[in-house]
Amino acid sequence: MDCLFCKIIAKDIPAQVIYEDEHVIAFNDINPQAPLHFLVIPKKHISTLNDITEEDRELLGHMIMTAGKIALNQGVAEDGYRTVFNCNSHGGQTVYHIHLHVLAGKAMGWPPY
Ligand code: DGP
Repeated sequence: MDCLFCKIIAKDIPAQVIYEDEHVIAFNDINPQAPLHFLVIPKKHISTLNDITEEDRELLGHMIMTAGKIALNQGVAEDGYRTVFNCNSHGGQTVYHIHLHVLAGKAMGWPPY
């Protein structure tokens, strides 16, 4: 297992975990780009969004639902937040285990470059 996020799931590498269940785990980003910046990842190893299959449909929905529930619990839902999946090099992906970024606590810019 040579995946950083699989090691976080296995608790071999520490992280500030803010939510965990059977299918997903959420933890604060080590290099936050906003006052609140956490990642929601599946416990199943999937390298990129290009690798999801029909059997992952429910899992991806659960990741998004989880992001929204955490945002609500953290008190940022009303002001709003940004969610991002980066995919491969042009998307800016650096860790090859899919993760949903959730950024909040300030107004985000657009376009994102
Ligand atoms: P991306 O560039 O979309 O692949 O985002 C990867 C994110 O993962 C990036 O925002 C920084 C974060 N990250 C990288 N290594 C670690 C780590 O060891 N712990 C935590 N908590 N976050 C990490």
